[in-house]
Amino acid sequence: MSKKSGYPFREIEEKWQRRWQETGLYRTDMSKTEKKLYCLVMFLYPSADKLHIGHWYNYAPTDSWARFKRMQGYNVFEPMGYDAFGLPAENYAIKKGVHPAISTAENIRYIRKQLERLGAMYDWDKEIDTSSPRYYKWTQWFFLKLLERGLAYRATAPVNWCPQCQTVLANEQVIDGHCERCSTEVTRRDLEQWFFRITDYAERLLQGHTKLQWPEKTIIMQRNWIGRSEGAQIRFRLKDYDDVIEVFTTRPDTLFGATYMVLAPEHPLVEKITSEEQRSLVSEYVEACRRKTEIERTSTEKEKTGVFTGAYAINPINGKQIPIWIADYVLLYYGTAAVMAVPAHDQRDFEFAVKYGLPIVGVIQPPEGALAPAGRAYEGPGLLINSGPFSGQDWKEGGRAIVEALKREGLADFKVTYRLRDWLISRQRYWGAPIPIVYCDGCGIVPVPEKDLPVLLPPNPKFTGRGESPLATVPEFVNTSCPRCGGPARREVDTMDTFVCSSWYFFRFPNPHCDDKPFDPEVVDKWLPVDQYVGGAEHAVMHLLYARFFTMALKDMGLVKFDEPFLRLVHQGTITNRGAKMSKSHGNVVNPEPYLDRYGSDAFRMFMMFMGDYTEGGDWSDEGIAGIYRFLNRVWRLVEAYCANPPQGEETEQAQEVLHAQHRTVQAMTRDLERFHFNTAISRLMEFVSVLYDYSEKLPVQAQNRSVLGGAMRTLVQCLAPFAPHLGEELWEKIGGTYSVFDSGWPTYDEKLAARETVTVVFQVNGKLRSSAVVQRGLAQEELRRLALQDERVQRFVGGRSVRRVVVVPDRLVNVVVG
Ligand code: ANZ
Ligand code: ZN
Repeated sequence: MSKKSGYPFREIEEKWQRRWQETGLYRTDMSKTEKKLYCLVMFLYPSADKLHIGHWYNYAPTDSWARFKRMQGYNVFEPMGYDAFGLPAENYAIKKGVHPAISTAENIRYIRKQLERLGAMYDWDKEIDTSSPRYYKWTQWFFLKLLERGLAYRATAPVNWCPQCQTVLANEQVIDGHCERCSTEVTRRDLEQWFFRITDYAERLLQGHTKLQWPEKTIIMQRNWIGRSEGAQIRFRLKDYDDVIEVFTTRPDTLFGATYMVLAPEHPLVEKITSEEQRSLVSEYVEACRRKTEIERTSTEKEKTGVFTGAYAINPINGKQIPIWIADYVLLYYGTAAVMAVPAHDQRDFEFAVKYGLPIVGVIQPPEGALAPAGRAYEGPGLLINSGPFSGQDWKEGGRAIVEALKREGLADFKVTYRLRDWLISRQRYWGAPIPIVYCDGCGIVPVPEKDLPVLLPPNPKFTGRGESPLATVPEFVNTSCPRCGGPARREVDTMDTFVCSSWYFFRFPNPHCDDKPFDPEVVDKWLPVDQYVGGAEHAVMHLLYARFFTMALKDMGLVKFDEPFLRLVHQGTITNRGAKMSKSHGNVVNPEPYLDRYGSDAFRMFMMFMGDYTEGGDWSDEGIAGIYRFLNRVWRLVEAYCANPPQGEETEQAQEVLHAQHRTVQAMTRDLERFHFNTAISRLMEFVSVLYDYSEKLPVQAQNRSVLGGAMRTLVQCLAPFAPHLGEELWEKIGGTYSVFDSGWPTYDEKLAARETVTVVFQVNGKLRSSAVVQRGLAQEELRRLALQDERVQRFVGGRSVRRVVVVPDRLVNVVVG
């Protein structure tokens, strides 16, 4: 091997991939659960884009971490699978006429090959594919279980509707309010849909955070998403009607300042209470709102708009009549879809009141020194004023007193509200798990019995991109008989959100061949929760919240014993390209293949880890990959030279330096790898290699210490192996290690040797200074004694006389007494 051509990574990588496969090195022994470690990356969406740099950035460093853990003696389980259902495959079918099952299988075949090049420790016996009936049978089974417990229900809800395509659009198919396919303006339409009652778990989802070692910002995002608010629900009677309108407020202390009320335009009472004079204005406004997205509606920048209904409510605390308006800043799905407006103390209400000339009554006196801002609402704390018997009380205590007083009359309750909404799981799509429900004229909604699962997707629907759901176009699928009465019935034609598939896949991985249940409780008990989960921060709320909800529900069903699925979580950073996230539509996807061909998989993965902080990511640049490649070549040559010409010398000061470097390196790398700090770990390794180069290149072989350098080489190869697994195995074999380096253990270190503190110890002969040596502080007396006696100058002064005594003062001196 000449220096110029570089090390033969092609042969090496192929060789070890073959060997790993032949020997089943990565087949995890699931029965061995002592020191088990379940390391999971968010599984793959098998799109036609194939694997790009972003995937590698998720998988390769995580695999290096898992290898490090394996070397530390953990029984590591690292699986891989496919989140194979979803809209893109279906859109491809609509465009190209290729059935999603075919395009998906093709993509998986290709991706599987790419994954093998990654050289990861995936246990391929445990591969799963959520679109296979063997898997989705159980996705359907979970639906039935949730239904049994009242956690799945059917209700009407608005969807995005394209009047041109006559079809429902997912949020990501709506571009600026228009259909992504035909550019027609999208409207909202009410449809009967299935929901999972995740809101029942809102409090537990919040409480559970204390058990998790997750990035703080992810926990905060979940907390905000769940959006817990403490306040009160207050009932307002209506003038001229028997109905009551309830509002949710976080500021019951401001009730005396509620000078009007605002309902969401979709509030069920709007129709009924609108007066004749206001009717046409109200209808027009409601119609306009239906076309707006929620983001548009709640934007704080946008000017507030609204319409008076002509009706009045009665403020329960002072009996005053207040006008009822509708406005789109009040949301249908939060609180009670109605607010008591307090313009003096709420900025939105303030702007609205100014615009429409509604009364503004201040009821909170800011504390002394804090002035109520001019031309704005005062939203801070203070004492109640203009509040009848409650005036003079502090806001918190005053608010409580007002609620207590109304509570006695049945007009208020303390209330906690969550922003979290139930999870809408129906998709009017083909490529998903069919919802196992049958509609019978006689019996109503009838669940498909467990024994009839899976409800298979019919193979040949019409992919027109129009209409409600492709399954509705297959009469053999739709028309069935009622499992309860045997009469004619229709099947549900919606399929489930793919987030349902990914809410339980981690239970399936350890036992994917289980066919009589979704998972074997005994196996899951031993292997879960997942010890380390790694995936993109974009999943902070949806996937990570849904999976937690599923796990809690499963626990309540007695199916598992824990309620948190992922104990430790790391988000890899995002690799952007020219500032934008890599995606086909941006045209900036970087394909790893050319790099793999040129530098090999080891160099490529190591480079990804060296680019910067793993959790930060950054903009892609291949500058530096050649440097990593050169580094691997350097290591290759170092080990080769060592093998060709083993050292023969004895212990010297320089050998001590090598020892320091070794222990220091292992100590730092262990600490860095533990925390996914790959880049700094690699820097340490580079420093170590420099020390070894200096030692073995500058000294003649006769002067290099055999055992020190041998130990250092073993350590070097072991430290390199998690980052460059193929090269690691190859070098390990070269230096005579037994297969596999990944079972050889992670090198240990000695704190003292690592501390790199040295002292100069003087050597005396009969009390006279004759020589000295730089040694590790705290070096054992035996060791010092040996060093002194072997010292050339000391030996010269001893000159053959017999040694009577050796006095050792640790870290200071050794006195050889001869007589
Ligand atoms: C009266 C009031 C006076 C309010 C005041 C605030 C300040 P958070 O903290 O986000 O929970 N609200 C209630 N339901 C609403 C809905 N469906 N759409 C829009 N706004 C709604 O906010 C709670 C406050 O948001 C509630 O307290 C209510 O306004 C408003 F000085 O009631 B407040
Ligand atoms: Zn029936």
